[in-house]
Amino acid sequence: MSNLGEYIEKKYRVFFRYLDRNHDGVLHRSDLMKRVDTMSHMNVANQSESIYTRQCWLRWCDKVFPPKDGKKGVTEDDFVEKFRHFRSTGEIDEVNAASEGIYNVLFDRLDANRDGHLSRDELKAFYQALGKADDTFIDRLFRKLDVNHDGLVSKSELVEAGVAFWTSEDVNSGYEIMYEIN
Ligand SMILES: [Ca+2]
Ligand SMILES: [Ca+2]
Repeated sequence: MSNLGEYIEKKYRVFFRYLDRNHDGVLHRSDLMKRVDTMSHMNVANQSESIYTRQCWLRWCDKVFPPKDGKKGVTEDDFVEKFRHFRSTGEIDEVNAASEGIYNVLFDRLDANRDGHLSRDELKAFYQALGKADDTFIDRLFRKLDVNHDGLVSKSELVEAGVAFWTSEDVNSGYEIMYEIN
């Protein structure tokens, strides 16, 4: 218990609920694969971008939702327990590196016009696809991500926010907003 701060645990739970779109409290690898398939076709110019996107996601999924979990699936408590385990074994570094890889490639998939920045509309399109697109939420999230207030989200702003979501123990960080979409 001691190696998982309350705030980090809260964020893991927030993220689990974000993934659990049908709210049945259980996630299966197949649920994740549906998302991976969607993401790996979003705004790709060619097959190699699609394959690369998929690889980035699979690196994380293979650690957190390995095929051996099979039909049983993963509950919210199991999910938290996995991260507790990763932190106790040091595997958390590998998991966090995989997360960072995902945010890098996520940025590329969201940057529909490929200008190297995310506009509010590009961000909104992503959350719209997840069923959450109310303007108040998008405005709050965009303000959080746009650290230098230039009206755009850069790759480093997105990646740093994503990394902070998984690693920051600062209870005032506010990064849980990224997945509070239910
Ligand atoms: Ca853009
Ligand atoms: Ca910015």
